[in-house]
Amino acid sequence: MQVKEKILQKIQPINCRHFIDGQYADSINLKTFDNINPATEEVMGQVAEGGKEEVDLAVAAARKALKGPWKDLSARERSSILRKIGDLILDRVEELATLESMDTGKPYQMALEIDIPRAAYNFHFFADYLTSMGTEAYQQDQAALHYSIRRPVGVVGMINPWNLPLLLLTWKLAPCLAAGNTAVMKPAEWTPMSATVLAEICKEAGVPDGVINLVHGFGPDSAGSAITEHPDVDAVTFTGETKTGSAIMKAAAPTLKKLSYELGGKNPNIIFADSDLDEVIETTLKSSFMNQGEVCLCGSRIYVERPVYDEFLEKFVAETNKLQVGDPFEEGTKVGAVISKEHYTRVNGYIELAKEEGGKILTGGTRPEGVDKGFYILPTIISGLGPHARCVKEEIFGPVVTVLPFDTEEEVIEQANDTHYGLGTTIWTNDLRRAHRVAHQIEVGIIWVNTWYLRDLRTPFGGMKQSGIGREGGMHSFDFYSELSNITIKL
Ligand code: NAD
Ligand code: 6OD
Repeated sequence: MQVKEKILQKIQPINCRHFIDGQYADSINLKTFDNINPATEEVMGQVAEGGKEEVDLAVAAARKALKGPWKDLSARERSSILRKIGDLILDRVEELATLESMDTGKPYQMALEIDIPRAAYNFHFFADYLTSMGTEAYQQDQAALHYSIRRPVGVVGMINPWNLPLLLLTWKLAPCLAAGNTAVMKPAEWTPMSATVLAEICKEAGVPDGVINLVHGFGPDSAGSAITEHPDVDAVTFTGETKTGSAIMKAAAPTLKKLSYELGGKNPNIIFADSDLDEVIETTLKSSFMNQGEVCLCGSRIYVERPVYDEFLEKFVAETNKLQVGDPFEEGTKVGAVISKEHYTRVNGYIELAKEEGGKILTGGTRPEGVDKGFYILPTIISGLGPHARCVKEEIFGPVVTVLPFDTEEEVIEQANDTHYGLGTTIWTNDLRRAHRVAHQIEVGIIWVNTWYLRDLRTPFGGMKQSGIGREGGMHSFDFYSELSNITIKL
């Protein structure tokens, strides 16, 4: 039997219910919506549709739990619960990877090797970090001793996107729990399954009832806005589109919630002629098309120094054409389906727009041949666009990249910065001084030189301009998920 059949026989899609105060629950009015598999377009199951009433119950449970046994646990006890959650995720890696792939359309292998192990690592990392943290202390001559303490922020609302569902949810939940908070989470409506399993895992690992709560549903006028407007939610961490970030800021303003934002990007991938082109192409295939290009950090604007522009394009197109596109469970698949019919239409709309803007589709731009069902788009490379074309400036968030030549360092820095986004960049060069010089001038929060998406969870992660507010990672996560109070003792 093929590996694919074996996996799909063993693991079936699940129906998704809320998880409130330690129990799975339906919506009060029993309302549900369809969960659609983007690779087959079939309805896989039903998802409870939550709204204000379910969020009220979840927030009440989270508030109560703030005063319960959770607050009295020592750092070591909390750390060992976090470690156990990570271990249990790894015990169920195949099941979670299968559900994640069914929900998102991403290759099963990617979910198995990246998404789910990283979700476990998020818990392992913050379990360790929690027990090794200190706080500041200053002695002011013989006059006073000042020291700070960290306390939980309170109830944290977590609103999540669909592209890396469990990876990004746990990237927030692990430090949130490490800092002693309680949580009300809302996964994206397209990808509810892994979060539903995570709730059970947290309970099994010893997280007390009410500490984590999960409400499924939509964004505006639904579970999402009920969280952001709720007066008893103290902070909201949001990952998603920039324009949704604005709506959430407005909704959170009356109750002055603490906010952390990881938003959209249109990241420049800058290739100087002195770089090693084979290495560049190997990584650029990933930074362009990994997860169908649905990673906020994807380098979708490629700038190539003119002396190697033609050679780069020829090799890049040839290697892109070798990527296996199709069934996420087929061995060797590198590019699966995009998330939904709406997104499929939106990405294809940009491909049409690129043609109208004078772009040349060097490869892709269509569905794979002979595949009738599923939201598949071939990896698409577009050249011939000017620096101000909409396809060069707007986030497409699909398997589509634009390639432009440049002549000088100054010119490429100016073009790279000519955007409202400021999330990430990759700079390819073997000139050490240029690497530093350019890195210091690109207006983004995350800069990779001669690599891409190489993560160390201690480092500050987040965007500038309209790509985000605040940083998470290591101590920066604790800065968001805790309140610092300073105590001064007169000596
Ligand atoms: P989205 O903004 O449409 O939705 C994200 C979440 O917000 C969903 O759970 C949705 O239901 C909810 N939501 C939508 N409107 C809301 C509202 N008015 N009030 C409350 N909640 C609301 O984003 P998406 O399409 O799920 O994700 C793709 C986007 O996310 C891209 O722009 C991508 O760049 C960005 N992203 C950024 C990062 C990062 O780290 N910077 C990471 C992943 C994704
Ligand atoms: O790796 C991470 O920690 C992270 N936050 C990745 C975000 C990817 C965006 O799609």
